[in-house]
Amino acid sequence: ALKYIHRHSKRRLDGEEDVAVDFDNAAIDLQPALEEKPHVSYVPGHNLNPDGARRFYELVNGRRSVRAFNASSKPPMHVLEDCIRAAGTAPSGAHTEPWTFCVVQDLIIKQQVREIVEYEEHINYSSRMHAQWITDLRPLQTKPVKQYLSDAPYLILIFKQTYGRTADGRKKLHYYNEISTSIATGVLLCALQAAGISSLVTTPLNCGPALRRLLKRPANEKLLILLAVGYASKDCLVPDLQRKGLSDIMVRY
Ligand code: IYR
Repeated sequence: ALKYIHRHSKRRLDGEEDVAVDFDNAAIDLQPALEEKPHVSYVPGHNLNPDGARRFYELVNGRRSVRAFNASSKPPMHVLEDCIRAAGTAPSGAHTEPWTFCVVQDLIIKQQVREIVEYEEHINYSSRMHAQWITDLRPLQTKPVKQYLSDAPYLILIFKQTYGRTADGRKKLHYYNEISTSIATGVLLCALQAAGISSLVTTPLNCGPALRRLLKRPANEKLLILLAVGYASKDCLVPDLQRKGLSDIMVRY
């Protein structure tokens, strides 16, 4: 069968290898990812909340990455569900919604996640990460031992779905699945902050396959981000970070 090679450029935007999609080009039965329906009218409701941006800025400016969680106080699951509903409103390539949010509260599974991550992190810190990387992390006081992975009442393992399936079992291309899932994660972080819930973003180097197997996720799902989620412990310390000012991050033309 002819292979349709999905190759737009030498380096794909999602940093993955070029993939040969198993479509027979001659017999391909082209169907859009979305149902073709008439468009509906949309009223964005601008100016409904003129100070919304300032309030949103103040909300997210209060967010800090937290590595010390209160292990005995758990945000309600329905609040987490609303945060994930919010994440699921993110825009995605061809509206494929290529994400899976795995919420772990079971202590045994959290401990298994911690074991997998700590095993790899010991190797990461001792040999995979170069000296400059280790030096750059020193102000954050991170280390391979990660108490927060078992203390945090929830871990959210966020998988990008590298492809999907249609109702009749055909392979569905998930365009820009990494970017889409990253945007959804950003929305999730903001929603958690709005709910007064702290979080830590981690990208566990080399842990993806083992964590995917632990949670029995299918082969099309690749771990993108692991979040520790919960209330910050009372004695939680964070680095004394400053943010770049507007003129450092915004350029006007
Ligand atoms: N993943 C490791 C190391 C780490 C890397 C970066 I870049 C950070 O901003 C923070 C930590 C860890 O979680 O310790």
